[in-house]
Amino acid sequence: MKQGRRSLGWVIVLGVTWAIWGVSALPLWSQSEQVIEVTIKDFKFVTKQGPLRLGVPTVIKVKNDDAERHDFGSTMFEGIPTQVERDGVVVYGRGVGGVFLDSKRDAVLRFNMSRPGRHEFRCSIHPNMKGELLLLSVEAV
Ligand SMILES: [Cu+2]
Repeated sequence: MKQGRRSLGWVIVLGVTWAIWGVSALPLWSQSEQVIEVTIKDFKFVTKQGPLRLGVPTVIKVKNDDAERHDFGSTMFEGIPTQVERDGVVVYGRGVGGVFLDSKRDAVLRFNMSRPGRHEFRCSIHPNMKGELLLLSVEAV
């Protein structure tokens, strides 16, 4: 009997923690996000992006249009809290290296752009597959 009560307590604690987290995280992701679309096709990264700003919630949508498995990896996520959404599962992490994408799969990466400069991304399976994003150090309005 005692054990049952204890586990119920844990469920409640977890529920409250998630609720607080959800509320505090909301403003971060509901602000205007900047979207980068990356399509992998014919062993190439095809990038579609507008001007990127620093300190703005950023969404990278990666889609693998090839029949091969690919990887979207970058050092731009190093030390930055990143949310990865893939196959309906959302994972949060710091120091996410990238995502593996099977044929015709996609993934969404969310993070806050904080470092200016050129950010390379690559496929670790095919070392000659490379792409880059240019981040200007323009202050967010
Ligand atoms: Cu590849």
